[in-house]
Amino acid sequence: MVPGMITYYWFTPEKAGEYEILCAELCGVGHHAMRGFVTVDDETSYNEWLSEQITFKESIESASLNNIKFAEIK
Ligand SMILES: [Cu+2]
Repeated sequence: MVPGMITYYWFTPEKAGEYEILCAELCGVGHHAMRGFVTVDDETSYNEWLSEQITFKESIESASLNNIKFAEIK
């Protein structure tokens, strides 16, 4: 896990809770700061959280209303 980068983890959640995740190898001087958290919810709590999240379409519409421009990918 490197700050500013997207890192993927795969795991099988078996127990609800909040867990600390750590970088798995001594990768450099910032290694001590490479920490994060993962939350495992039961299905009901997860669906409730999910329903409160903004969709990609809503974020684009919101940006458009606020005159925020996106970089064009070529
Ligand atoms: Cu590291």
